[in-house]
Amino acid sequence: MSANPERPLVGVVMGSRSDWDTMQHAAQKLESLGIAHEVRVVSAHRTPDVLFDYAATAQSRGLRAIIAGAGGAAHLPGMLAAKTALPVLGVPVQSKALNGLDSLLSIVQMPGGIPVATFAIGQAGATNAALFAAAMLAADQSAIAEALAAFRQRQTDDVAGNDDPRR
Ligand code: RP5
Repeated sequence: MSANPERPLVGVVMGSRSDWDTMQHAAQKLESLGIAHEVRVVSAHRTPDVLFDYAATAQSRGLRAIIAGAGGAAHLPGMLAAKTALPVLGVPVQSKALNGLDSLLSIVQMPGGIPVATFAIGQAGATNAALFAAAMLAADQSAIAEALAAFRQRQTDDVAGNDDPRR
């Protein structure tokens, strides 16, 4: 999926198809901001060679950031970060056994030297990872800066226009 399939700027990857329920919120947000992106299932433990190849070629293919979601022993974002100099934005998927606390700790507790920007567990994290990627791209892409500013203004207006919770 891509707003501009010719040259994706952001890669949205996840460890399993089962992560799509969460990660679709990152893709939808990128789409709504007009940010060209691609979506792939890349498993750190089931398809490690695909993971290495994806990370090794991401920058030369024109990607500017990778949003990576995984659950449980969630080593996908950290392994991607180990193989690319691109910013990696990690989204902890809410696991069944431990409600995503395992995913969060796996992603956030990177040893010093290989950073992964880590977001909230679940949908909020996926949405915010996309908004964060947009904020990074906005520095040199005026259309994205305008789309991001417009989204934030709509959000502000929505709250201001509905400030009585009884209505
Ligand atoms: C992780 O294991 C995936 O990111 C997913 O969140 C979790 C469970 O995967 P499935 O068993 O549903 O494929 O690798």
